[in-house]
Amino acid sequence: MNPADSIAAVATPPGAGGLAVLRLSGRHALAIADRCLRSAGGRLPSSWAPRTAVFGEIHRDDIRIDEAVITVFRGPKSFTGEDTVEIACHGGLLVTRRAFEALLAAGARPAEPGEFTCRAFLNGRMDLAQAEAVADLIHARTDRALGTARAQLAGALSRRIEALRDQLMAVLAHIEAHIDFPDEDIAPDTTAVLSSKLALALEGIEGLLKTAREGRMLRHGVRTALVGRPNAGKSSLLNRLLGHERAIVSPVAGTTRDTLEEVAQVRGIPLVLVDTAGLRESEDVVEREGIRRSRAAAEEAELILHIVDASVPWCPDEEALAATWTGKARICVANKCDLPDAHEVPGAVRVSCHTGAGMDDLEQAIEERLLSGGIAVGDDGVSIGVRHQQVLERAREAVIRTRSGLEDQATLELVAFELRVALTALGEVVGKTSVEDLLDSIFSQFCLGK
Ligand SMILES: Nc1nc2c(ncn2[C@@H]2O[C@H](COP(=O)(O)OP(=O)(O)OP(=O)(O)O)[C@@H](O)[C@H]2O)c(=O)[nH]1
Ligand SMILES: [Mg+2]
Repeated sequence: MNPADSIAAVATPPGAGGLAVLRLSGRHALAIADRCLRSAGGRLPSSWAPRTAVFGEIHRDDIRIDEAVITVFRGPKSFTGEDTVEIACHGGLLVTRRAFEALLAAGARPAEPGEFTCRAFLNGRMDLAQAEAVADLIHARTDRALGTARAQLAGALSRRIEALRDQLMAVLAHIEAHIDFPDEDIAPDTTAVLSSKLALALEGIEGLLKTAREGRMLRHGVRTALVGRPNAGKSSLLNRLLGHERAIVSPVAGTTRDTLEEVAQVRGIPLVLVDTAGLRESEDVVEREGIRRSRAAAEEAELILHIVDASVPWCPDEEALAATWTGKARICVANKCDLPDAHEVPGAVRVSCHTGAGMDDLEQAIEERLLSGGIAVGDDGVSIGVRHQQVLERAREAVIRTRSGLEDQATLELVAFELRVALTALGEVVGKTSVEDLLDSIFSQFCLGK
């Protein structure tokens, strides 16, 4: 990623649509734009007022490719912080490609995935946590996920990290002062004050770490296997949770053979639902393979919905099934409670996939099980991602070592060293310490044109 290059990309997804948006950014963006864009009146982009939409055209060698609405942003007042041009043309596959080629012919190079956001970060338009939130926002599948992404983009996580850094920095300053004047020992009451400051910071870090579980669920979804005996209503439940008839439902036991995956929203949590073949002894080779896959799906799942047909007598096999997944989050669902001979199933949530009865209770049970004990997003909407979790764990350990070093009267150099480790780790969340190596791994997960 050479920051001296000017980069271009089609920022909208490929395919036919009403509009496509192309983006051009870099030191020479305006010179490049002058070679392939002009207003309807023939004026060149470098002479246009910034942040004003201009009707004009894209051309290559004076041959018009398409008409377009074009906006020029002059750095640093742009998304990337550099001179940027946004071109909205017709959304055809070929016309977009020709327009993109015109930008390249005029001197731009194709952007790498995430490169626009990377430049926004490098140019100080946003910190690293905010840049990552751009990707979260784009990939959010539920309103809850969108909410945390928006909070993070607005700087909620960054503010918490900055506050923690300030707290630790104040302690470090104090300790360093004593290192500079070694004749004075740290007074015992000062040690107590510093130690309680460290304890406070530790609480803050742990508060953030508690949101990691929800952060992971919101970003990656929760793999949820629908398992049970044939005909229990697994496919019916999948359809209910999705809100449309995705899987085949029939009175024939053994309808579902292959596993089937769909994403559903439950209380704002994306569930990756896996419908499976009913579990029973079978001589049929295809069904047996289906059953093998069901078991594998249950193994991989984080949450198991064990569906029981409440209208048929309780079968000892169900006990055996339930016992298989004791180590996992599991919810027993007693289905077909609309039928007159439906019996009670101890510990199960009663539902009817036919009438929709009990679905609220089931959603509630799922939410409670997943968020176990109401560990929810922070008040400010923050829920951290996996990378944040890793560096924050490092920070936590270093603060713990700092604290015990201070209390055990270890040499102050050592205490200061540990504190610096913690500060560096915190800095990594927002990208304030050596980050070059982090960049590639973060921005390569972006899509083109972002
Ligand atoms: N009365 C009643 N019938 C239901 C309910 N849910 C499902 N059924 C019926 O039960 C039968 C089996 O439903 P499926 O959803 O195909 O069951 P399954 O567990 O996916 O079955 P397999 O794929 O064969 O393992 C169908 O005839 C459904 O219409 C319910 O809540 N009430
Ligand atoms: Mg089925």
